[in-house]
Amino acid sequence: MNNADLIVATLKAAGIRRGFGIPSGNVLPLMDAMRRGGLDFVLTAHEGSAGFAADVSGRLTGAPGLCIATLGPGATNLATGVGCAFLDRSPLIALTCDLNTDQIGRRIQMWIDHHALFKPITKATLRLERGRIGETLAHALALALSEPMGPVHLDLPEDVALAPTNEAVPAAAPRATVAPAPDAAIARAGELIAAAKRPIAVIGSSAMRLADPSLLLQVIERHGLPFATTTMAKGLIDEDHPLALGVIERACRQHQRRLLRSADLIVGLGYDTIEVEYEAWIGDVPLLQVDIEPVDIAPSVKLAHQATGNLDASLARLAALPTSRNSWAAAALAEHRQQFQSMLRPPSSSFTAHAAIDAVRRALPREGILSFDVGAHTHQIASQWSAHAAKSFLITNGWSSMGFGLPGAIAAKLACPELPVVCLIGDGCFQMTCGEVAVAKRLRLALPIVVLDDKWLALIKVKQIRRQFPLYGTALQEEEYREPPAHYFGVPAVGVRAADALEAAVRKALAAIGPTVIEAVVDSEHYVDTVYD
Ligand SMILES: Cc1ncc(C[n+]2csc(CCOP(=O)(O)OP(=O)(O)O)c2C)c(N)n1
Ligand SMILES: [Mg+2]
Repeated sequence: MNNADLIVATLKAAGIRRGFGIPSGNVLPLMDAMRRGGLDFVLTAHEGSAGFAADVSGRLTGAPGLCIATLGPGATNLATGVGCAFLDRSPLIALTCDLNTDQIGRRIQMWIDHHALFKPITKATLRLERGRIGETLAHALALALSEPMGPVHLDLPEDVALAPTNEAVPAAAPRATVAPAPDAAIARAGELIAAAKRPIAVIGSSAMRLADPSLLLQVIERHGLPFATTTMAKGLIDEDHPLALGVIERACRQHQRRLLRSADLIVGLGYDTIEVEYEAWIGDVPLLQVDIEPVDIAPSVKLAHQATGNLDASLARLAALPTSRNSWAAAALAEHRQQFQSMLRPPSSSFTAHAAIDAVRRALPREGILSFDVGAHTHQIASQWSAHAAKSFLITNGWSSMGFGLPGAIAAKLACPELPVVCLIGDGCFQMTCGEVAVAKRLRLALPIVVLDDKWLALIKVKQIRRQFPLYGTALQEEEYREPPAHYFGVPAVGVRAADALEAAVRKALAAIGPTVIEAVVDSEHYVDTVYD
């Protein structure tokens, strides 16, 4: 056995089933160990995508995601995906394969200092050394899985990968635990909730990593708390729930802000300000924060109290408190929801982005997974989509990088082959990652890839309009489209220009062998009103 075999055996023992990446000569010893050891190597079109795919694997499987790259440009490409796992807090192992140990630090083709590169975007960046492989890996895995979860980078020189070893596969190292919040802090939180007449809970992305997400529903129902969510936390409680208010700080945010600011207490449940800072929307409503870390707020925010500690433990105790009552009326909440949903869909005779998003929602079964991307469409989807299950609504919002949607969908379909998965992305994001359609094809994944083709980097166009800059450098395509090509890289492509046709195309693609690109040519003019209201 060599060290590469030991690494593969250790990663497998940690529950990792595959690694995403692009090889070079330096990676071959590790890749061959993966082949022999039964840890799948998934070749992506870009290392950034490998990082995003590994991030999503980490979110969905409970084991860290794995991504692999060569030195220098491989590492810098990978960094975009690794940063995603850092700010979105997903457990991930990023492996870079390096020169031989005696060459490291010299002026040699492709070499840069990987530890300096990964330091600001990982929880740790470590060297894999002979005789210390097991302990380093055990530490890296435990660190990636300790709260707040995140990426750990490992650098593997080629001679170390090939060197024989008699180290054993290490036992899993204990994860650092987050201590429970003090009883007095929970008791005070309970008093504030009980005293409030118009409390609103806002669920955030730390709650995505609850061991028992059903605790959220228990707290909400115990105390009759109307709840909103951040973008990433959508679906942790079924949004059909009568207390659901929808997402905050996305399309038609002013409507949500009006309600939030009419509250007399905001209860942040696992609210991580990495998605959106409190001061953006909270006004002067007092804040009760229940999270794993102390809150990060501007001086303007009125912090009433915070209970910091293990989130499962805090929620379990809040759910066990006596029931509290408040003055919200179900009918008023229902009316607010209905108004929100209608404002998001301004009437139009053309095929709008909002109509396209609704068509995809109709075609995807309730339990299905949506992976989408970063742009004006993100805002519209986040507000408009109804999510019904945890881990069914995949997006980056902490890192907010274009290019997440397609590799995220591929990783989701690999992790959950039994569930329908749809990828829904902007044309700019598609242009950034379209090589990954070939990956989905190679893997024979039934994956509709719906491109909201509005010919613009619409989010930036809207910002130009709002800030009175002339439109410049944000058009993706000036010319009228003809029919789309028959295929991209062998993946069938269809063009749709109406909602019914889109719905039918998505249904057909969900039942296909392999991916389908569905180019939905949409009118996104309404973003000027809905996305930045
Ligand atoms: C890597 C990266 N580069 C740039 C941006 C800034 N940015 C955010 S959205 C966007 C436009 C996305 O265009 P498209 O995919 O067509 O979506 P649309 O806004 O049209 O819905 C840009 C350039 C970003 N978030 N990430
Ligand atoms: Mg666009």
